[in-house]
Amino acid sequence: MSESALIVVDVQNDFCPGGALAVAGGDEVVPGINALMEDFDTVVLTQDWHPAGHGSFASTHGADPFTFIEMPYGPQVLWPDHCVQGSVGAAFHEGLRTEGDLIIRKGCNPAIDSYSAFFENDRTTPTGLDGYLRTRGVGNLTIAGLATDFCVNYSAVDAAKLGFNVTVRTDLCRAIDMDGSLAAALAGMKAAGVTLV
Ligand code: VGL
Ligand code: ZN
Repeated sequence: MSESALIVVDVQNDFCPGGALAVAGGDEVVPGINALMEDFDTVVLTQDWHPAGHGSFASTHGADPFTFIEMPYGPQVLWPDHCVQGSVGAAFHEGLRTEGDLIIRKGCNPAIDSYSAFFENDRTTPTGLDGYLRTRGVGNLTIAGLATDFCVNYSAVDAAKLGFNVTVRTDLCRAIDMDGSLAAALAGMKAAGVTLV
């Protein structure tokens, strides 16, 4: 019998209303996620955690936010500066319970963005979360948080590819939804075998 874990993705101030990369209704997921934590022995929180001048920031390239550039690993959306290490914006939402077992910080390499909790955006550099979960006998994952179409999507698809049984609580996620990215993400997660609830 394999164990179950909850992965809470990027419930940070910058992704909540008033934040630098605010997701509409981002703060609405907090009470439901707090309650859901009660059902899991293992809770992992992820935290987007960029150095100032990160390669995914539009300002680093003198470009407009929400445009694209070509990185060595493929096209990359350029974002407003967000979740800078140690800033208030990078802190978890103040209402979020943070007693969880592990916090994975991602996006620390200035040259590579990292949406997924498992791999950086080059899709090969691991965060170590796969090994953490496997060595604890975890086979079932439930994922909730921000944003549905980026970090939740990448984490869920990578987890399914790694062989985990994955459920995404879409009711406890909110999306950025840029140019149809939410519909594409939902279709991609389904195609990867992720259960959407
Ligand atoms: C995210 C864009 C940039 C996310 C993180 O948490 O979905 N999106 N960095
Ligand atoms: Zn980021």
